[in-house]
Amino acid sequence: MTTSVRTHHRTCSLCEAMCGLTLAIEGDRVVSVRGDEDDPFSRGYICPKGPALAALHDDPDRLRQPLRRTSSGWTTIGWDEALDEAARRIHEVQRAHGRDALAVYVGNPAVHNLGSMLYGPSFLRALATKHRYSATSVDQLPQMLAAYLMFGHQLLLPIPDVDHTQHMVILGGNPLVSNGSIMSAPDMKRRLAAIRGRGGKIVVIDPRRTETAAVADEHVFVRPGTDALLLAAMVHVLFAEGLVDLGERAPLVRNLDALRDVVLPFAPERVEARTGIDAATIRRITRELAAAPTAVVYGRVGVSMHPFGGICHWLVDAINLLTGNFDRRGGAMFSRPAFDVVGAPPPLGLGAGSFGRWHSKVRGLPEFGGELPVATLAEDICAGGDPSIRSLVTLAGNPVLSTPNGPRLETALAGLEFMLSIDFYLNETTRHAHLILPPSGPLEHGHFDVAFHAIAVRNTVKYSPAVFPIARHQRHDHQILVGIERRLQDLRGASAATRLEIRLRERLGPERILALGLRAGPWGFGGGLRQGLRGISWAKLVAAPHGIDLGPLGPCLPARLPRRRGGVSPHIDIAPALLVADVARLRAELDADMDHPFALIGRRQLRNNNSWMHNVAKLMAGKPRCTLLVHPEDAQRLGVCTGDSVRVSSRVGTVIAPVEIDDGIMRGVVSLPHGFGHHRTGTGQTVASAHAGVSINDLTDEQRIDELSGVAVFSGVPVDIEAVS
Ligand SMILES: Nc1nc2c(c(=O)[nH]1)N[C@H]1C(S)=C(S)[C@@H](COP(=O)(O)OP(=O)(O)OC[C@H]3O[C@@H](n4cnc5c(=O)[nH]c(N)nc54)[C@H](O)[C@@H]3O)O[C@H]1N2
Ligand SMILES: Nc1nc2c(c(=O)[nH]1)N[C@H]1C(S)=C(S)[C@@H](COP(=O)(O)OP(=O)(O)OC[C@H]3O[C@@H](n4cnc5c(=O)[nH]c(N)nc54)[C@H](O)[C@@H]3O)O[C@H]1N2
Ligand code: SF4
Ligand SMILES: [Mo]
Repeated sequence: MTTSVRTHHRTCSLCEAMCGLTLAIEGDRVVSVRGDEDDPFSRGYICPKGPALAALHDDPDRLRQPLRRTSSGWTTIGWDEALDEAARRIHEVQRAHGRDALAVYVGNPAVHNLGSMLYGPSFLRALATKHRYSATSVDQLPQMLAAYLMFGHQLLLPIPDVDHTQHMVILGGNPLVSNGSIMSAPDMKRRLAAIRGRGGKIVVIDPRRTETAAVADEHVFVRPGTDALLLAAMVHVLFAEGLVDLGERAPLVRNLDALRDVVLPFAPERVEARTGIDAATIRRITRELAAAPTAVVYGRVGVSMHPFGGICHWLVDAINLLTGNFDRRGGAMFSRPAFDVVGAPPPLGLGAGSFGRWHSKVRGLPEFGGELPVATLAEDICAGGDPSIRSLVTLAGNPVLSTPNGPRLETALAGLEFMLSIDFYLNETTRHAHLILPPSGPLEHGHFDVAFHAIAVRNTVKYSPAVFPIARHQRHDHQILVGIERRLQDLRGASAATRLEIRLRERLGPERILALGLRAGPWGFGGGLRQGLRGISWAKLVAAPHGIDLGPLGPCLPARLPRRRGGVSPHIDIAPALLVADVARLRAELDADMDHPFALIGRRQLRNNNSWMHNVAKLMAGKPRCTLLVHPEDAQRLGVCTGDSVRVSSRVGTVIAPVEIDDGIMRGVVSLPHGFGHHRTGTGQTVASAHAGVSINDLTDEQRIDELSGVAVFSGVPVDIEAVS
């Protein structure tokens, strides 16, 4: 008997690129995964992680049923019992000690999951704790803060129009490996080659000559953590040399004089020593940018998890404005997504944002968008106080490996009264939980990129149905979230209206909510009656398994800017007071002492996905990748060769890692990838444990933050290095 082969088209949910996959399925097995040539966005491109979804699906280590920790180890329990217990434990701690006695951490994959995107916000609102944390504060927080302060909405993130620009400056991003971030763009190699093909230019500014730098026209080494000085000098040059031209967006821009005044001390000659970039190069780069017919500056994690992350992202946006490249073809533009997280009201969207409504209890770091910086989680747990954090919920996160000073956080986790993890792996973080609730895997639920369509370089829309149904003993993320929410509100004796609303949402499911959002969005009735009648509907989406192309990004200001508080009309603040005030800190940097031993930076690798996907044997095959890159001259000074072990020590810890000599890394800078460190005991990831590596976050320092935004600083952690004899 032969079983027939079915074909499924699906968007890969692992990174932001949203590649279309074509899967061949035989029975309950994936027999092949290829790039979908008919996907209008990715046109057949995939990276090696896409096909690994098949192995992830089959992974025997992937959890499928709830686990409860007992004195004799983990035991499997039923879902009703597990959800009851989760809600009861949350309720008990909050009733006895107040809502803030519970903390919650949400990790990156939650943003790639339709169910948790649509059901997470109400779950978090129900928990109602001020101790909310997420991967945002080890990622794009400063970028969102700049958007909030400049444009009035935390999610109004300008996207580089790579497909039309003639000149691109990339700082702190390596899209050839990361596949683009806050710039969803499958096949960046082709897109960057096209810029050069049409006579344009690409400049990469990075402490490492990256894979992206290798395909650029010019690479400029910058000392880690000094980009804000460079960007301030570029703004200085634009004003000093009369190169400012706001173009058509001029009437929307406020506070131009304040920006000109605040960068006066940052002449290129003043910043060359600190940045390591000579003044003539800074002037030339700036002039070329201003002279290009269209241009865009793009900054990502290397200038975000940075001591001046807020200032960096502000000045990136400011330069795009000052050179007339904002909201303009070939410049920095806003998307017009079919499901519009910016336009949507709170149950569906996230709201415009907020800053500093409360502060963390030890260092007094500010809330942003309802969250505190995760660099304070361990100290917030350990500080005690009233109320002290006694319980923690983690959703799709592995903060032990992904947040600064992981070991300190582990110590804090071990002291919790109750910890619940919603995750399908027993890993470095979830091993501390008392209860693990595993959701369905990526191929087992419908997929729609609520977040990434909104930050893509082209407007497209695509829905992928589940490839496999879940077994009776499995649950989806949204079912877990709303299941706990319902039980919690029942225990609290919530109003009949609240309980009815939850039951309705529980019954609707993510697809129906998505369908409503599409009808309300800018390609539905939100775009007017005529648009609504012929626009994107659920039926059209389902009938287009490869996705629907909605065309290139287009100018959309001022319509897309929100009204400001107090009825102030929509505008762009090019010099927000909070950011201007932070420049005092940057001025002190001009003459800061430079004698630290080595500066440690991270690096992404094509076959890693943060700390997970390390349990897929195919992705881990080959030479060990968790190596410390060292410049040849530094290696000579240290007396080490490739393959030798070195001891790397920071204020917070020490790791021993093998050296890889590489002339692409700047002198005085060393680099370790993040996401490794799988040697910890009590985890359930066989393959990952066999390729343990060391965790860079055993070295990163939770005390090093951007003092404005509270984001953790990974760009340039001071370390000492010595050979291990
Ligand atoms: N030093 C250093 N540290 C870094 C970075 C760096 O560059 N350098 N990068 C930072 C960045 S940008 C980020 S985004 C963070 C990531 O930080 P985290 O989000 O905390 O960590 P991940 O490694 O992505 O862990 C994801 C977890 O989600 C689980 N998971 C996967 N899919 C699902 C799902 O659909 N549902 C549920 N419930 N769980 C799921 C996985 O099993 C895994 O345990 O790390 C940050 N940490
Ligand atoms: N293969 C793979 N793809 C991924 C991920 C993954 O783990 N693996 N993670 C995903 C996630 S969660 C995210 S947020 C994105 C991130 O996407 P990217 O922002 O493109 O991430 P990186 O590749 O880490 O690039 C950061 C760059 O900043 C440089 N850098 C470090 N410090 C400094 C500095 O002080 N100044 C400057 N100018 N540069 C500096 C580093 O050398 C590196 O080249 O990638 C996503 N895609
Ligand atoms: S680039 Fe990203 S979306 Fe595309 S196949 Fe790789 S992991 Fe998946
Ligand atoms: Mo990230």
